[in-house]
Amino acid sequence: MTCILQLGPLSERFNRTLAAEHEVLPIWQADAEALLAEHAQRIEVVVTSARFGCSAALIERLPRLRAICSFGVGYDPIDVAAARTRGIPVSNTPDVLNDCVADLAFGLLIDCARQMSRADRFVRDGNWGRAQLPLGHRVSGKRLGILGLGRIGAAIARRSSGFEMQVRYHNRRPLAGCDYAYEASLHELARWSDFLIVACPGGENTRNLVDRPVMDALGSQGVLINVSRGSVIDEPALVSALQDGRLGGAGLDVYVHEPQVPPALLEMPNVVLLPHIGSATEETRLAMEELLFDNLRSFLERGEMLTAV
Ligand code: 8YV
Repeated sequence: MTCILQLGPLSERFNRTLAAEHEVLPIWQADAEALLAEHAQRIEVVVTSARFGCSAALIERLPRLRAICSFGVGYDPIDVAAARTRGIPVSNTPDVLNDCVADLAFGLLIDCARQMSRADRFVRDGNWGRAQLPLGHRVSGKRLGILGLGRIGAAIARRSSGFEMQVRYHNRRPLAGCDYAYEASLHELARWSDFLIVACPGGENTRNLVDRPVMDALGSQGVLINVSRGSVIDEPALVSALQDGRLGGAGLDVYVHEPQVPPALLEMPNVVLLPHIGSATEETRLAMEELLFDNLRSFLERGEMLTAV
């Protein structure tokens, strides 16, 4: 039995299966300090998620740590550099969530343009027949900018073809053999776009990439969608762009300090707010759990991660 430190709860099913196969130390159920004082020397694997992360300080405290297995594609809160210096591989769960995150990004886009959440509130509040809902905006045929044409960004781009949208993207470098037009400047991409979807990884390299000038370039008719990480957007600048009407609307699944949402956004009818549910479907969460287990088993049996970061 491998001694595993689990940094936060995943599904009941996951927690049960992990505990049936290994000796699991659930740190959130214990006094963390006391648990580490007693067991740090024995822990061989850390199981975590994009939500719970894994710090350099924790890695340092675990002398026998051999692997970190994470639930989720993003690994920005895991100190991968600290793990690398010790030769500790880190696995994530890429690809299996591409479709669901892309579906949600498109759902947010349509909701923002056609005001579906707002219209739903309008009906529930008994306003139909009494008040007038303002007109929304057409989705089909519009210009879609994608920040981060990776695996999720590409799935978003594919969905847009049914809406006959034009697509351009911004990455650090153009992708070889890619049919979509590359825009070297994010600012120019925003200026061109009706909708700008953020789908790049989080972390230091992309922090506040979408800043005030980018939002101003997207403009008073433009809509910003974020299914990546809150950190990619300068959040206070987003709030003031929306307050001033310099940005047309926003659809957000992620925030800088989750689960906190900037209070000003709660009052805005042109903003759709979701509680970080990009991958939150039965099918995808099951696939993510299975991929974590596959990584763990492959590492323990053959010393190889299947999807190492
Ligand atoms: C999950 C995510 O909600 O994959 C990611 O990077 O942010 C989401 O899929 C997260 O991993 C759950 O902790």
